[in-house]
Amino acid sequence: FNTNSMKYFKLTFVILFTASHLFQLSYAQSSQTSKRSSWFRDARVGMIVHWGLYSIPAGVWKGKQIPWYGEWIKDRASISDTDYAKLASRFYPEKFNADEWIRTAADAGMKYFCIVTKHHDGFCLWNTKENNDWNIKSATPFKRDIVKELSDACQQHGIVYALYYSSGLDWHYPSSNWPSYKKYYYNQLKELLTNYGKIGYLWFDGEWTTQWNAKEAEELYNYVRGLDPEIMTNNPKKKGSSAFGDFGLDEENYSPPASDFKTGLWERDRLVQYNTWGYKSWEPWKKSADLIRDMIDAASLSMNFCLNVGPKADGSFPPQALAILKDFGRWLKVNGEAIYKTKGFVKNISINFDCRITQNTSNDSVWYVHVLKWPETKKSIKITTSFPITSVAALDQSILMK
Ligand code: FHN
Repeated sequence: FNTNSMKYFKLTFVILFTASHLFQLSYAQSSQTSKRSSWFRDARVGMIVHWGLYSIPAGVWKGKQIPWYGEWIKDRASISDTDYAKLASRFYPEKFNADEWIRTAADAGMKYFCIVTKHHDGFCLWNTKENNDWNIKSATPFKRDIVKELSDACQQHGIVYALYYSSGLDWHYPSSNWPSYKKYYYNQLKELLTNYGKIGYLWFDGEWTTQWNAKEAEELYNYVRGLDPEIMTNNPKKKGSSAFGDFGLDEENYSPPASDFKTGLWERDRLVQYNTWGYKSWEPWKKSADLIRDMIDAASLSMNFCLNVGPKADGSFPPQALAILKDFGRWLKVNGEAIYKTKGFVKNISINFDCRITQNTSNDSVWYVHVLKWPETKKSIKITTSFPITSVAALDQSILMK
């Protein structure tokens, strides 16, 4: 991608008395300032992986391309339980290497890594004691505990480990008997929070189902905080809101109104392929530059950016995903200072073309101007501020500054 279209300035200015009110704009809520969430606010960039039995058909069933999310193929192609269960005996990802996955994420500039431990198909990527027919150890020839191997690799590479768990929707476990399912999923969460090292956050899903309600969500939140008082979770009542739990999700295809981002903590989640989280063999891929612009926009709104990748059934990352991750790594290596440990919603500065602004969290006098599209006709950009700028520098030293 063309790095020239995204140039950078670092502005340093003297704080005037007029500046003091600026810094009270964000972080009104206590969850936004707590020590518990500091890793999340500093990290700004993470990655989530959707990978499981659905990665085998990869969006094709009985020769037909099945529309919508690849991880929904059981539902979308009306696959019977018996046929879907047969996928487990074929799940042998000989190329899976946890260390390689996490090294790739770290090289891409990701500060945290989230694995889908159990999606809506109910299949568990860890050796759960709560079922003996529907987990990696009992039902596949592979037998290795993926959740454990990734936990070790994250520790090794200094990456915060996070877990996705479909709490509200499980096609395998008979959720018609909710009290029994509840016992099952509570026990599973206990396993995940006690046997896999430090977990940064839990991402709950499936809250739109009829069995789910506010009481269930509150109980769940208290339960997991009881197991680990330091853990963060997304909002288990409603994903696209930050009104409860620790953060809301600006999930691709389900974006809340932009005005909502002004309060609470947020994570923006974007897909490397269109319309799928799990790998699909035929779905087109996005452009790195567009995803990087999305990340910049998120940072300018004080939001984290989490990139979703769907590995292939053999355990390898598709080459197109690797290329995107490489571009993120290359870009963040030069410009990461303007993303990590920054905050957004910067005011009192106006610029005469398309850009986003972030501010250094530990030094309010440093602001970053992200030029999303360099003006082709204009040779210079005009920045107007209500305070004097003492110095201007480009993070990318290859850009000539006059
Ligand atoms: O149905 C899921 C989807 O497959 C994916 O896991 C995303 C991630 O948040 N959540 C649901 C859709 O909101």
